[in-house]
Amino acid sequence: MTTSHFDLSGRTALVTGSTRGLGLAYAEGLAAAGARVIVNGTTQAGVDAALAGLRAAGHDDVAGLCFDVGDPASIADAFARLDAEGEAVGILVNNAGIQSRNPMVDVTLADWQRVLDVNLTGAFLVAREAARRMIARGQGGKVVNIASLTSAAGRATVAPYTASKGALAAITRTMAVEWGPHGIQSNAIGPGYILTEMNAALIENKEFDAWVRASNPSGRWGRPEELVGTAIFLASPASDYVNGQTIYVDGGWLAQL
Ligand code: GCO
Repeated sequence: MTTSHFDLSGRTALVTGSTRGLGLAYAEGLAAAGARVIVNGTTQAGVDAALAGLRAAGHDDVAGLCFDVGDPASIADAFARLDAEGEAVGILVNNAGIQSRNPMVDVTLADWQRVLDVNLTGAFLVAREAARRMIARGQGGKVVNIASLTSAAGRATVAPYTASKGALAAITRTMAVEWGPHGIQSNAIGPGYILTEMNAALIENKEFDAWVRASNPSGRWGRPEELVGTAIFLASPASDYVNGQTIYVDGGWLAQL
């Protein structure tokens, strides 16, 4: 195998929720691998700041698309804009996600729905729009869904998130089955505990931090850039016969009893 298997030149990647955190790391990694990258966030200011950072890092083939994956009308409008601009998304990274922590007995219906709307329904709707166009173009494509350790294991206080991520790993398999015949591979990444803004409250919590370090075979939190290689792999020809999988990038956590 040569590095050309991982070359994304000539492909356009849309990364949802990519103005910061893991999404921005994926955007930068895919750009470094040669892709044209479309950055997404819910505010134009956030998108512009991410684009400025990417350009400053030497990535010129980048564009921004402001929309809210939690709002179906906003998704429809975004794809209409992509169509009008002749953008052909061949790689979709469904990364946008939110968290809400509460014991399950205290979870409100509104919290539950908000998390599922963004993390699951949003991922479905964006993938549906992207896949319809990939199928019509007949040139295959790649869908990379960002799942979680909670796709495979339970943790107290994150029931809505767990429901969304378990279902996201499940529909990754459905995507693989339905879209595989069209040359589209759909896979997921299950990040372990990573040093991101979403986890700030956990990182700052001494007890939680100690638990992460003690219970992970790697003895530490992961860094956003440690997810990037797997994202490039799943977006590239190197993974053309990998379909429907969730690859956990967790320092070995799930391997341990
Ligand atoms: C939590 C975190 C999760 C994890 C991640 C693990 O409260 O458990 O916020 O989101 O960081 O998803 O895979």
